[in-house]
Amino acid sequence: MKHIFSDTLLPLMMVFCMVFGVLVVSAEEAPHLENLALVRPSDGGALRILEVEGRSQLCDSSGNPVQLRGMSTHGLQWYPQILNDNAFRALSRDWGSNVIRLAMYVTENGYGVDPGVREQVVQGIRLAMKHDMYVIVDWHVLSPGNPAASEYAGAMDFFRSLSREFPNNPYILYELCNEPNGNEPGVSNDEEGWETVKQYAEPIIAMLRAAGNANVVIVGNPNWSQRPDLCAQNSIADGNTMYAFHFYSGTHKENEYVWSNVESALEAGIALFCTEWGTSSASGDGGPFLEEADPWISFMNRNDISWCNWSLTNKNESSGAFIPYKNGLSEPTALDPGRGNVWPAEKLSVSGEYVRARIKGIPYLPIERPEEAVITHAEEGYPDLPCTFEDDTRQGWGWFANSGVLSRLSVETVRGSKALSWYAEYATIDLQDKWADAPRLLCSNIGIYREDKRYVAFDLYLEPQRATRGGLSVILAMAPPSLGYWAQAAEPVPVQFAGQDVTERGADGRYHVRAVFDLDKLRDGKELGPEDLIRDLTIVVVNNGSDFAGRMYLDNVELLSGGE
Ligand code: IDC
Repeated sequence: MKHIFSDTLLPLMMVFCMVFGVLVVSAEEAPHLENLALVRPSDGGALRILEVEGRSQLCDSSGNPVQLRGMSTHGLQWYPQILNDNAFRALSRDWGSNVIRLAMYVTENGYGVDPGVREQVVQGIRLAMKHDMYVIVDWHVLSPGNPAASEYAGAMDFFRSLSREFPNNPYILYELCNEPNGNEPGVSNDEEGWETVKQYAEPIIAMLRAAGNANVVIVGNPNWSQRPDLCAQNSIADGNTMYAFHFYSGTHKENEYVWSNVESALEAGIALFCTEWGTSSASGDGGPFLEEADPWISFMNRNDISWCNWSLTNKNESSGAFIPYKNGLSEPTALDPGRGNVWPAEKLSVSGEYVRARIKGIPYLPIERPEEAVITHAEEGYPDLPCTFEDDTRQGWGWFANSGVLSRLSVETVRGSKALSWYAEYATIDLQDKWADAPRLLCSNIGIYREDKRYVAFDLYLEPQRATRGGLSVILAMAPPSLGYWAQAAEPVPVQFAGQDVTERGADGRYHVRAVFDLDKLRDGKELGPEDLIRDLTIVVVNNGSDFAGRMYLDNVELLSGGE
């Protein structure tokens, strides 16, 4: 059958299509589509690095060059729901991935705070093995930027214990430090910075090898893994070590800085692995920039460079592969597609749909998507305290770009006073990331100092169409440059619709809370001094087991002193 098809039918069909103008072959250039019939662990076995035409190249156990292509998870502490049999089957079979990267954050409530995240890594490894994919265990160094910082002190023990649980396992690649960078305590973007990373990595590699683990190891490098060229000048004396590079196509373009660093590392002959790239800007959002991603894909395919795309999440950021929750616009795609199912294209984001095609090596022929309605908000106005909204503007308040709620912001009268108002509703499925479906308001560059003040306070009114259970939590955050652009009030302010301590409801049917946040009580032991610029105010109204749907009103945002 195959024989007849290719020799007789196919040419005939092509003539037919050409004559009748049917498009069978996409106009896309070949390198994006290059399908090397990605080698599976069951065929490729243990990976190793060999010299091929003067360059170090990832090869399978028979010595043939291999390319791995697949996805990276988002932070496993936030999106562990991707660790399920159906998802891994879909990624392996429907997406054609032969690798998956498990991003294990250490800070940001990751492994350092909750060592239980290790179990998720183990689960991810087992699922990858079951579905015949190689698997990268990523020790996700991000902030602080020095892998030798105290926050990451558990690295050696982590890799030791994992490699004991999976001794010399041919499926596993170890990525020792996602992205060293300059965030304090950080590493400099130069030879010295790389030397610090190298000295962190070498003992771990030595430990692995001494215990008989020949696994491929991947090492990040300065400036968010954009300097593999530094590694080339001073490489690690280990035959199975590769070097990472990362790019985000909205920020890092063809022939620019990262690209030329990669080229020079490649020319110097070291083995490279793009363990993380995104179609967005470096923030993880914006775009997606698909046309800018294409030259990178061609370049990597041409050079047999393996890659993983960021990331498997339904968070509302454009690099995420799945449709996010957007109040009134879209329901989030479940990270478990269901038994034996695949995610249909409309459940994938634009980025997800594009990357799936690039992993498979098939033409990217995007589906049509509904156009998003343009929302006109009340006039922006100027950020200044107090925010009373009596001038009919938003006084600088707007939605944070990936807020779960992006509905119209208007100025409405509530109890005789003007207030900023919006409609909000929460996702019907439980989202691990409680901020993902929450309204998240931002007033940037409000430019205030704390001086002798003790509290940030405001009024919040809630007008429910529905609120029969649970409650909400009101959160305040600021962006003081002196505190790393983030300082969050330690205590959220609760609103309760049912159960104990139900919030009192006014005669007009609205709930009212006077939210007061103590600036002397910040999370992570941060301290805000009188001369510290606060810069931005952020208010997030997080769901706490409620079914709330309705309007919210914000009024009288101000700084108060201790006695008030
Ligand atoms: C981003 C996530 C975002 C999260 C942020 C902070 O997309 O949701 O809030 O981290 O943890 C990287 C990092 C990767 C970043 C990603 C996008 O390795 O952790 O994820 N990025 O900013 N390097 C360059 C970009």
